[in-house]
Amino acid sequence: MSQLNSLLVALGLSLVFPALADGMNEMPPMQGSAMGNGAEMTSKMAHGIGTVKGVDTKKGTITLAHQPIKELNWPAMTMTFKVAKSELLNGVTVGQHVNFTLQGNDMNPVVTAISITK
Ligand SMILES: [Cu+2]
Repeated sequence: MSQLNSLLVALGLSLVFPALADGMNEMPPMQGSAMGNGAEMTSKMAHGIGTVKGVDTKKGTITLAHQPIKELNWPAMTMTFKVAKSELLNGVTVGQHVNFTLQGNDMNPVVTAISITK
């Protein structure tokens, strides 16, 4: 009987924890519908890794020296992006290493998520 109980507990945990992990991603609601759909032309999503070179909270921009982004066929470069919301820049400072998410058209994407890795 105790084996069955611990099995039920394990099942319960595996159901609860993915939900918690999802909540921590803070994905904007629009991204769910745009994912995995080749027909989506105007709202492409891409992921990058880079170093913060500048932050402008007044303009709502971040300058990133990013690694190549294969989803966009971009080489490594340093460039300035608009952020979707200025709150994304909270706690972000020059020199930090970040993972970031881009959304929008190829030429003018907006940063929709930033996570500091170092
Ligand atoms: Cu770039």
